[in-house]
Amino acid sequence: MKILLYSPDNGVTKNFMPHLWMFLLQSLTPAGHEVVLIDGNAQPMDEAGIAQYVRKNNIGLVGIGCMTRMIAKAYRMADAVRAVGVPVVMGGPHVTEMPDEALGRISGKRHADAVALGEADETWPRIVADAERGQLKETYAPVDEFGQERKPSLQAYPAIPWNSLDLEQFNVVPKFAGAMLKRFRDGWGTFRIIPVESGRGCPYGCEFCTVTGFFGDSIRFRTNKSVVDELLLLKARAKSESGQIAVFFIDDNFAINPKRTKSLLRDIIAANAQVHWIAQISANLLRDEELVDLIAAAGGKWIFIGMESIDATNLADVNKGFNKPGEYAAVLQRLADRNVFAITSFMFGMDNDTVGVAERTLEQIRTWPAGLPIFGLITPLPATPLYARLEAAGRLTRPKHWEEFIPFAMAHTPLKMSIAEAHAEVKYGWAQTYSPEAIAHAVRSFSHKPLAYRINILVARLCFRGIYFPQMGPMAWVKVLGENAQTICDIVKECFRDWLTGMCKQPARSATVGTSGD
Ligand code: B12
Ligand code: SF4
Repeated sequence: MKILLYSPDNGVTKNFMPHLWMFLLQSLTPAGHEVVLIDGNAQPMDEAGIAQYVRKNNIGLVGIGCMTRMIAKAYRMADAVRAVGVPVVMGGPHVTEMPDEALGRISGKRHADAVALGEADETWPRIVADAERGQLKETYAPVDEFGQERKPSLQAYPAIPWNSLDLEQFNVVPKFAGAMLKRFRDGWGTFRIIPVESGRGCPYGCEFCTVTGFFGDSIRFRTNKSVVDELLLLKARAKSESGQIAVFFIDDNFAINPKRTKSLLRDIIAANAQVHWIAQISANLLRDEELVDLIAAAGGKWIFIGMESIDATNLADVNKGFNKPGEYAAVLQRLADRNVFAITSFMFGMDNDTVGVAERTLEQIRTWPAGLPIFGLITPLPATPLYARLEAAGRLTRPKHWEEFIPFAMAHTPLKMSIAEAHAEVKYGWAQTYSPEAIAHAVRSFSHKPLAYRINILVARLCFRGIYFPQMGPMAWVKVLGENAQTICDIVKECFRDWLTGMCKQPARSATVGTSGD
């Protein structure tokens, strides 16, 4: 049977990173089937397009997975596939929380023949076998022989064949530039960000988060060896293509068990498996100096920190009181001292937020080492304690907000400001942080560091700007590059000077962000 795994586009950004579930299920598919992957962020497709693709390629089963924000598109695509007589199975966080919606049991249309609840590592082979026999069941749940929920162990994690997979759709270096860039420094012919998981689960139970409910508070890890082998494979592939690879450790909290994280990082270093990587770690766990030393030595470059708010009352309200705003500066400085920087994520519209929250947050951010601040709105995702609380209080203004996804729009009324005011705060945060002046300032703040760090922060800021300000087409990029022309010119001049110096003093080289293991 030929199986298509499809992930709908998020409508906001392009293919900066593929989704892990597709590669994982591909690797877990029993032998004898062919699995093709289409990521809508890399290969945009509409309803007619997917129907035509499925017919033309004789697809026998389509698997669709996505987050809540893409579910409306996912349902439309599923409807188009089912209309041509091909069964659809849906999985991922949204349909796990709302299976009856996908199966048309609440009201309205049925979108999926079957729904995979929760983690599908063990149910996927069964789904494929049932589909082949034309006997798909409506729901597949990860349960043991007694019907009790069973979270898959990650000890026997499948080897994803990163060395042989077709990853062209996820190469962010444009084809026309690739041939030339292959010869630049250690080779930049390709650049991909690859998702890797080392473990699952987070017990912290923040009120707005689906993770504790979905993956459970039982934390599971892969073996160090399996993670190290995967990194070595990715590193070898990048080298063979004269390209670069970076890894996003998608664990919800990469250092949730610091002892185990340290042991993994030590093994990465010992095996010389360092690639540049990003990971999500909560601020409280970054108090540990030894951990931060190891992060830097093992290739860690960017840490995503869910700071959410600088207001302790807000944090307590959402059960995230373990975040201590008073220590944010020290945590970020500890990272920056080792050349590790932070993506700091904030949510506005929280219950204790009042007008001016963005500027108050920015006042703090400006005193921290430059990084990548991002701003969103607190969103009641289905099946979260936050959703239940707001529903009970009658505060949901769009209880089924996912039926019409609107980026950066609230779905409930904040307590101390209006919805419009909350939207304005988010806009202010983005506009101030990603203005040409702010970008120039961030780049200048790295002037005591090698040039590569200035290039890194410039490119990262220009890309991150696109999360809020649409930057999808070439014209949008031309505009952004034009607005930041002065900073870009300064960097290009520096690159040229650096290159000339290098030519004169061969073989001296400066540190390069993007090459492995510096
Ligand atoms: C990596 C990640 C991202 C990446 C992007 C995704 C990518 N390219 O990988 C980044 C950092 C950009 C991101 C951003 C956001 N994310 Co995110 N992200 C994750 C994270 C940490 C890991 C995803 C992952 O790969 N998991 C590991 C795989 C193996 O698990 P999985 O995807 O769930 O797949 C398993 C099952 O669900 C199932 N399955 C999944 N799909 C399918 C399909 C079929 C057919 C079948 C059979 C089974 C199946 O099988 C898999 C194996 O068991 C998750 C949390 C988590 N731990 O999952 C949050 C998570 C998915 N993100 C979430 C959210 C809310 C967001 C944002 C909206 C946050 C924000 N406010 O901006 C943005 C939206 C970005 C966008 N524009 O789309 C929520 C989604 C909740 C929901 N109900 O939708 C999650 C669950 C975290 C949370 N806090 O609750 N995210
Ligand atoms: S620490 Fe992060 S992953 Fe864990 S429950 Fe809180 S928001 Fe979710």
